[in-house]
Amino acid sequence: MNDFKERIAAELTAVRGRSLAYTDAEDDLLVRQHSPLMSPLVWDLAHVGNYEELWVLREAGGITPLRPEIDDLYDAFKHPRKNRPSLPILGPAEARRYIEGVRGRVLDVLDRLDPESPDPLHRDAFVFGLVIQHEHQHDETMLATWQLSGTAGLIRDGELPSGKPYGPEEVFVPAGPFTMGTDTLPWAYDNERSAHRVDLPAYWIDRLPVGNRAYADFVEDGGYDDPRWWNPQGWAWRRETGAFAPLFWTRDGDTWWRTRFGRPEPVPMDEPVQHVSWHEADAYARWAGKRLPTEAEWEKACGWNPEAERARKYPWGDDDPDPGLANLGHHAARPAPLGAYPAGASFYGVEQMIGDVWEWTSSEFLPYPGFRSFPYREYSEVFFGGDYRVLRGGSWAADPAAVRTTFRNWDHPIRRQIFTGFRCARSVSAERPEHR
Ligand code: AVJ
Ligand code: FE
Repeated sequence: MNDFKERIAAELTAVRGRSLAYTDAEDDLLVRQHSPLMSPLVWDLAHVGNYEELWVLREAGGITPLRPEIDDLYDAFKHPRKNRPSLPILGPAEARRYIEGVRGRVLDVLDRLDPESPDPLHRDAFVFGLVIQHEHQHDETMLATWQLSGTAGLIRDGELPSGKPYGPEEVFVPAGPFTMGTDTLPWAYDNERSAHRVDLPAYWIDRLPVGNRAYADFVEDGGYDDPRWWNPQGWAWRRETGAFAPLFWTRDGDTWWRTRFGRPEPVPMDEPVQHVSWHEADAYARWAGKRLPTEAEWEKACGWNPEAERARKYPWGDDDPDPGLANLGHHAARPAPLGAYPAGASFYGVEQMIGDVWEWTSSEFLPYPGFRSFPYREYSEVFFGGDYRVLRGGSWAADPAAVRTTFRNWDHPIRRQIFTGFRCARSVSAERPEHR
């Protein structure tokens, strides 16, 4: 195999190592449903193998189905997450055997692959990018399941750079057009295409994500009891759920605590806030006299280089992420302190856009002009126009393979079990209230 294929084989091995690490547990933990929002971990495990079978073996490789009778069980559209535990899904040992059997044949398809083929699944090994990213996305979902289960085990204490939060609170982005989305990144999803010009008025955007200290100020200022800050659906959500702080926070006297992978610890006030819903982010922003950025504002601040008139793949340029630039890949099982990555700043000087926490934007999930579904409608298209808001940038739990300036994630505005935070933006004309 040549270098390109060797790299793909290494990525396949790496992502599988990750999935196996997250399912290296007693069977009971793997088959149980820890939250109606999540699948049993063993469902995710066999699902990534089934997806690999469908796309690499059958569609790209023309190989006869190995286990067509299980396709239905692992079709996310046939069975909502809350029903998955009652399905006759494969048990842990059988699931491991199944995905290993698929993987052996996947390497044969890779060996035979012609990355210059006109077939869009083959060209630039797109289908391998598809399954690698898909498995990493499910791995992040599995981490969220672990966190919800309260089970100790997946804490990793990799060292993170210390924070240097000093600097301007906001960064100014001048008016003007930029190029949003991509035509050139070979492994981009259909929803990131096509590249198109977007002309934005000038705006301010926070240099850093909103931190736990600032968020606790909002809570302690009575933010959760004041309907002025909440949109109507958000206020209804807040009343129905009794939410009083980010998910996993508790109060003991004057101290905020959180439980991280089963381990209680005082909330680290210098970290970006995580586990907040879109409604909480939206309410905080209003309290702060700001608003959430649109996804266009987020993407321009992240990737646009107005001097070169081109978009960067990452804020710092086109070089791959490394531990001095961004916190990705479950290195430490937490966001890095605010200001930890000055070298990862964007052209405009915005920091920590990639990694740490997914960032809510004000935008609904919609197609770009000229959108064409590829390779299947159920990845993006069926979600367009639904009750979703776009998230950008990736979290500490995201892998570099599934993160870039143009990458779009989405979820319901009430969701907060994923690793979500936010930063604020402000229109140039906006005035700030007294309490800020
Ligand atoms: C893009 C994260 C919303 O997990 O539902 C996984 C990704 N699509 N399998 C999800 C996905 C198919 C998707 N998100
Ligand atoms: Fe999936």
